[in-house]
Amino acid sequence: MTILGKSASEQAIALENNYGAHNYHPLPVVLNKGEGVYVWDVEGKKYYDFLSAYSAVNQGHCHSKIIDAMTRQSKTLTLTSRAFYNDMLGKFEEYACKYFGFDKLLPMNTGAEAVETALKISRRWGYEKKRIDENNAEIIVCENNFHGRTTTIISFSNDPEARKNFGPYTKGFIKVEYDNLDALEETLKNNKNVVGFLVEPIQGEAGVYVPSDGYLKAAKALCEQYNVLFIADEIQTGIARTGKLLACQHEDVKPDILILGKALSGGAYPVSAVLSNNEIMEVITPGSHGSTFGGNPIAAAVGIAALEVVEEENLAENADKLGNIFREKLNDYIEKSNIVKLVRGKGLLNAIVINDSSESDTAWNICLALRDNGLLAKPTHGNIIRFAPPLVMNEEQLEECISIIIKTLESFE
Ligand code: IF1
Repeated sequence: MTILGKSASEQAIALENNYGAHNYHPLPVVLNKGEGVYVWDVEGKKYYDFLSAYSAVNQGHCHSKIIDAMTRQSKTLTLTSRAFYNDMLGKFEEYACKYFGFDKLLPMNTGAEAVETALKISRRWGYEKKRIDENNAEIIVCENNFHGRTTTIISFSNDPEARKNFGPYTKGFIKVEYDNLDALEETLKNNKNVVGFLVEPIQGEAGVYVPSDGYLKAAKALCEQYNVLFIADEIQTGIARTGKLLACQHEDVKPDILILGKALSGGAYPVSAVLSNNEIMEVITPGSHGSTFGGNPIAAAVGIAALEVVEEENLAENADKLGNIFREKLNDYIEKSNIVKLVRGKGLLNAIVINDSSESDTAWNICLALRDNGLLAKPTHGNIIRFAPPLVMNEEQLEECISIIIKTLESFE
């Protein structure tokens, strides 16, 4: 249906351009329905979703179990604030603590809030347990990190777009090269006030950088040696995305602090959490941290359902199996390709690097062509395209997606 010669998509885009802040540059497609691995646009065209809302929809769009839990709870009790108890939060905390193997959980809403919470816990642990001088705590972070968009988090980002003109910046962070153990050890040796090492087990936004085998395990050992908290940001890599429940599990690493978000709710509702053990979490005392919506009954009901789905549908095993098929088939193609340099990733968190400059718009144009061919993906930086479908995808659907991707890439050769 068109108004003034504009399609429904064009109308929706114009509306957003006119009334919405321009903090994104979305691919020009307007979606109005999602189910499993599929999404539909307002003209009724069907697509495979190969982004999964940046790994928030691991369980597939509108999973019935999660939606039923959310609907049921939202008709019963939506929000009490933490001024009072509610009958759902304790159940979620117990379920998630046992699910991931920790003593305590602090519930928040967005990933960035959970990262901020982990930073505050680490600093207070440093002052009260490690006896660092007040206001001198340092936290080591990695070059090219992405941990969210708050002022403190962008203070330790090196992405100019994410931090330009947002100063003054929060102090107390030291950057080291990702996947470089010597740099990490040197920094730990020369900085006695370090309280934590915040790391993505795979750097998602940076372009799906998988560290060398053994990096996480060795980094954790260094943290133990220097009495520093190993803080794993598994907001994007967690919840079965990389073929294990947590990406740290590929190296049998148990973080001191685990940060979760995104697919902790299956993409149905903002749910994030910080998990740790008593001797760390006990630095958080009444009135020292909180949030209006953190730990609300809907989030609790949705969180339990979302985690049940991961287990009941064996999503980690499926992600591992399909991820191997995906990289194998893409590598076969890459052997004879001039425009794709490589494919990398773990489980169903993958990316291809286009053989063009990071300033070129080739990756963007490939994503536009993928859209026309019925598959939605988006470049991360410049010449890197991330591929992250819902983990409920079956082998037949994956094969169809691989042929769409290869057919599209061939049209650019
Ligand atoms: C955007 C990126 C992905 C995350 C990790 C914390 C957060 C994220 C490892 C913060 C969020 C989202 C944010 C969204 C795009 C997307 C993203 F491109 F920004 F970097 F996935 F790679 N830690 N990532 O990936 O969680 O506060 O957003 O709930 O800001 O553009 P949030």
